[in-house]
Amino acid sequence: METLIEKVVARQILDSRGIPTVEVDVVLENGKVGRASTPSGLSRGSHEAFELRDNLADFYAGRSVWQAVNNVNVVLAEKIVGMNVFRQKEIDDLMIELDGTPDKHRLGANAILPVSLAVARGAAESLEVPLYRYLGGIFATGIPIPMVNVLNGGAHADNRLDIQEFMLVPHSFSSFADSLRATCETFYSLKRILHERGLSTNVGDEGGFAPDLESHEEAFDLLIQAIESAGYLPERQISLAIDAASNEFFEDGAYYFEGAKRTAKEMALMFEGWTQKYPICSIEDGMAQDDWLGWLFLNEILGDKIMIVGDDLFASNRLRIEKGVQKRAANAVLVKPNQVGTLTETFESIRFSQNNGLKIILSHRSGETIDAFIADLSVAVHADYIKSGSVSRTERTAKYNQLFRIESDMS
Ligand code: 2PG
Ligand code: MG
Repeated sequence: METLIEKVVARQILDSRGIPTVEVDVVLENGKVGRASTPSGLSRGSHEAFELRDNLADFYAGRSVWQAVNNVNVVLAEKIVGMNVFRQKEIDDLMIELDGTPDKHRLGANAILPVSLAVARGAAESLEVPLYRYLGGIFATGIPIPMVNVLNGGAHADNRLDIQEFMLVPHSFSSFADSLRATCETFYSLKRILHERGLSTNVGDEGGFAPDLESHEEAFDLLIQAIESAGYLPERQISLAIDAASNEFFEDGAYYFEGAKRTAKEMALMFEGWTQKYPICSIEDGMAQDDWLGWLFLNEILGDKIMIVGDDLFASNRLRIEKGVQKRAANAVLVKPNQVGTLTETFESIRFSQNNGLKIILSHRSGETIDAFIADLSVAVHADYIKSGSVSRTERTAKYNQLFRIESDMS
């Protein structure tokens, strides 16, 4: 099977926060085009692949990505044009080699990733099969359960909530469409309840509401109320999940949470208390990215009951996941392709995690585009869950909408 790449063209576009990012078109000899773009995180861990920004103070507040665009159009295009689009691993390996640094510092992961994804999409286009089929083959038949972020805090909102994300997890429905319907109805009730209480219904970066609440427990209470008033059963039908993104409030070995300085153990016991009071099925980044002892303790007390999810801890990096398995730090991995920089490495991290019994959550970033690649990828790799923000804002619903399409394509 051979279809040659004729052109690779990158350009600067805007993400959902109005920040520049890179979009790439991979044009094939048969006229088909694969297009992909890079998302961008705000609560970023330091183990992620490097995001190259121009740092020119007078342009886009230093955030333009013209250098990354240029790296695609000049450095990468020169080598990739003429290659066979079906040789994904060869192309990814070549880009890794051309970059030559462990974290893609020279060319930028934001240059390499959209090429990698656009190559895969081009290949699928060329075969005229859906992307999830191309990536996952005939046994890609399940849709992951969505984890829908309906209340935003932390770095994603302008309120006092230290926890970054409060998610609804509709785990008991027989189809993706039904899961999302229940989530949307709960989202509408939540809006009504917030409004009735005189709280803001403006949304944060990921489309969830961002009210200024007194405490985190108030957030859980609101969610339970919203689930019930939408006619669903908390725990039986819809559970809760959080992303603490605790790097954001970790400093000099301590967690500064709800106005108090706390140890890892105190944090873990607080989480345990919450899980006894509320139907919480998953805690992401409950500990900071290098607080291995904190992770071990948390996983020890809660790991057999709920998901303990590593995001900044693992940065989707296979070596970090390997260390996490050895240290028994977590039982689930949040996978974000741009944390590692190529599709091949993303697959390797997922495969390794699955072989070691870790659950997989495919994830968006807080700065997104309408590219729904992760939706197809989540089906292809049999991910357990997908996290793509709220059921509002088109860059978030783009992923859920793609899953609606995939589900109807399968039936
Ligand atoms: C996270 C992500 C996505 P960001 O922490 O899981 O929700 O946020 O992209 O800002 O790192
Ligand atoms: Mg996270």
